Amino acid sequence: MTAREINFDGLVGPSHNYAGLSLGNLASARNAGAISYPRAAALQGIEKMRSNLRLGLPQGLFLPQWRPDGAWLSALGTDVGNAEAHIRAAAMSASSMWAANAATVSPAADTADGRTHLTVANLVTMPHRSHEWPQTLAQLRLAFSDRNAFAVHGPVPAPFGDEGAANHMRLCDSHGEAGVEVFVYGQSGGPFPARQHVEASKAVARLHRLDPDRTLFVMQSEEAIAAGAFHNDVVAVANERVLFTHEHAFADKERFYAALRARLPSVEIVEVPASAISLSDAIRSYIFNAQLVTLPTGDPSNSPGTGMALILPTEARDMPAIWNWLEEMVAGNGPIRKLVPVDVRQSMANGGGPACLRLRVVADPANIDPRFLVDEAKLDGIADIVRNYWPEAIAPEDLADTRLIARIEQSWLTVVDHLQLSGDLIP
Ligand code: SUG
Repeated sequence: MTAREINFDGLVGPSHNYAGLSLGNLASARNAGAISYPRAAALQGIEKMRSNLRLGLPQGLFLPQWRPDGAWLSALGTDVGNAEAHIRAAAMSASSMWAANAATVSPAADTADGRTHLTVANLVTMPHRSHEWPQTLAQLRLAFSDRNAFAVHGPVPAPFGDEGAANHMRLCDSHGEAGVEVFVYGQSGGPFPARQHVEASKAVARLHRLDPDRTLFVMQSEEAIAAGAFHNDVVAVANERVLFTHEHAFADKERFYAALRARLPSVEIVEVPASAISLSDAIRSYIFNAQLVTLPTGDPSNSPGTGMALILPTEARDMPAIWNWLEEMVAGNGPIRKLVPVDVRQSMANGGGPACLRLRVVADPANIDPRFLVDEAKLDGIADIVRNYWPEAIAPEDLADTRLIARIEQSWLTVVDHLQLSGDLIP
């Protein structure tokens, strides 16, 4: 069995819009009411996937969700025509594009039964995300249906908020080996909600049958949440033995680092001091919401020992002080050797960077339903559908327009049919 890390990106859905729905997510608030460009947004995401394929990385895909979510509206006693504007916007949200919030994943090497465990995130804190999990779960159950290799769990019950892999890091010597799983939670009290509850993290760790001695529960600093780090992956990212983090990401970093070093002596902590990059610049540039990936040594364009690459939003490149710091870092002797900027501006304007857009699964690709894996040819076909069907632009007042809604539904049906998933996913 050859376990590899596969990034599953959420394809940006045809209803992508800026409704300012996420309190504590500064970009979402800043862009509330702006005109969105769903077609451009989806094409940007597809280009990011292509860029990762060209680095020699395997790539997976999750489909957008059926919108408007009529089942959710009906449970609320309304429908898209009659709902109040904020409820309609919540029912139309394309927020499932941020696949880092789809689930928490524990690879087979960490679990007692030797299967890869996935728990769908309940996302209960934000109304527009609280109704994502049933359709996400349906896709997880299809993609990871091989019961010898995977265990897929339903959501942790409310009121314990769970936002999935965005608050989970795994450190290990190599992806296929046993690792230390780190669950980062928040505590309410500041101006913004803490979206990951410690009881949810503990439940996921138990469900995944992790070794308690190799599982850490670490509190996010209140300062980070107040500065706009509504998920830990806005201020820290880990890959194999490397933790790339802002100095102020955690409430008690010394204790966390010591616990990590005791369990994984090879760990390398690349900490960015606030004197070099302030929390607020880190959040504005999203340098930590990067995909930190190990470049495959077998790839001809990556010479052996090339190390790791950081796939960052172009916003980071556009802030000279940040980019200079990063360039100095990669020129040094550290583990991160390459910077790959990607343009995901449409997603960024809602607070979703390159890392938010993907869910990492360490598994043997042969055990995964191939309909959820992509290569460039498959992406070409999806991009054609996006160009032909996805709405070009959506203004907030358009969300009630029946022609727009019909178009969104047609876009979804077409792509789901193209990927031969209509028999399984049509509600
Ligand atoms: O949950 N934005 C998302 C962004 C999620 C980013 N994911 C990670 N950090 N992993 C959120 O806040 C904005 C939607 C709107 O305002 O229309 C939104 O849901």
